[in-house]
Amino acid sequence: EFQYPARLNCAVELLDRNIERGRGDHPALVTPAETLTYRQLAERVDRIAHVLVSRLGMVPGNRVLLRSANNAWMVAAYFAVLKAGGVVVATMPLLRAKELSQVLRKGRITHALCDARLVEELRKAEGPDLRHLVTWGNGMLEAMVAEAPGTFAACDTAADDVCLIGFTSGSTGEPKGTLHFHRDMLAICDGYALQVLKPEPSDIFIGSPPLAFTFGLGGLVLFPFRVGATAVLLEKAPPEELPAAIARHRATVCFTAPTAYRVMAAKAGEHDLSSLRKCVSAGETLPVPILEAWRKATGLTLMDGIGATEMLHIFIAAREDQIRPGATGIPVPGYRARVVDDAGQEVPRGTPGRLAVQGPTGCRYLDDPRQAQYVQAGWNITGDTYIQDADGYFWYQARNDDMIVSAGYNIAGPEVESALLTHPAVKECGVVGAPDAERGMVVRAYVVLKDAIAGDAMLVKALQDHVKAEVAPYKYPRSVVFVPALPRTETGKLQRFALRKQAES
Ligand code: 3SK
Repeated sequence: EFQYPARLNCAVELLDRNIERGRGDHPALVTPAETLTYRQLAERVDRIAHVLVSRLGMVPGNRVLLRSANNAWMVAAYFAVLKAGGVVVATMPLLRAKELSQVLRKGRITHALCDARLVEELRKAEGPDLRHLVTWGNGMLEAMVAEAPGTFAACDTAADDVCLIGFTSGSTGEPKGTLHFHRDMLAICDGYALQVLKPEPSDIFIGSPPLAFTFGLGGLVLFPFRVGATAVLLEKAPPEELPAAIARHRATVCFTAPTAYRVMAAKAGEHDLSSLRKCVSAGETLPVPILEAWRKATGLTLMDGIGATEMLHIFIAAREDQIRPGATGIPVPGYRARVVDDAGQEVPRGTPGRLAVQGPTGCRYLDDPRQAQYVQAGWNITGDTYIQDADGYFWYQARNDDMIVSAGYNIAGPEVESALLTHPAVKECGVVGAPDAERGMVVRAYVVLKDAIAGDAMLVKALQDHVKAEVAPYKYPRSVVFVPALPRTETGKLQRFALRKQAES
């Protein structure tokens, strides 16, 4: 579908080309701390690339962990690694030492660049291959950058050299690394962005997903950069505050999750959102009432989409002129999708089954035997149940694993269970999603306490705090129910479906 030269460095194509195209003095990034033109950003990128290579001994193929909220240093570090031929491993700012250790170990991370405000957990993490940890925001990287030359010759990478490992939390809580090539970074721009979203160089992008989530990377950096547009990056973008930021920056394109649009719709009357022209909703399924509320509040139709870290970005989407409320949409140009049974055979239209997808980007797991399970005959088998209708539109039905999608976060129930089980009062527990009007789902823990311990509000709080300290705080159980026993099979396996049913009632 998309033809790229055999040798290609995506940092050059996505950033430096803007200067050649005369966009050098156009703002690339606007943050509360600074505004950088494409030229200024490219210079910072080149200086960091020099630091990585000349001071820190990074060689092509080394994996570099990045840890930061959405800001200009994060973007500059990202592009510096790519330009120097390294492999970016971006991590969510909320990850704790235990989760960071898994990434450091599995990703064989040799270098880490981190916002000084977030370094504490990273210092506590164990990385057997980690040789250098450099921070910014406390003058350390800044001092190195000040001494480095302002231009850097890009590493001559192949189009299918790995440039990014996106970690996804698997249903067991053991993260899977998904590998992406330099050409993939362009393919998501030339497919979804240019052919579905259709941005203009004058656009101003804004939104909330972290850059460590490839939804945010594409929507807030790669897509605007592909056309020389501007991205507004906010370190904290709670949905209550996003409308004011949209109005302040006169933003035109917004990327966020459906739950955020629900909150924003209620606030829309308080702010001037007339600058918006395109709003993308993804990360979880879009309920029709939110589509309608946003339309009523702004006159705009949300562009729904489903993506996956495995596929890098959105592969089924609703174009503005082909929206069917309730349907996710049709395959993005370059992708094919179908609904299959457990044997991988396509099922008749109207029949539920597993969603399978194929396209220019695809699922290649880092050193993971689950590859054979999730990629069959060239098709990526997703974890979602879908129906394809007679006209080819795809309709989401359910998630077919134990992941809980809460306010756009994917949370593995078993991981929360493991964290709870380390609390001295907990005998056993089962964690599932409970429907919630605001967050779509909330994490609910059914907890059996050790003998002679009584459950009360104080213990609920203690268990919640315990989970927050063990794993990323957004995974904590917002709902805790004390029960005398858990439903189990004869062989002792926890029956999560029975708990889910209980949570729904
Ligand atoms: O739908 C998602 O969850 C997703 C995941 C990765 C990249 C993009 C998207 C929309």
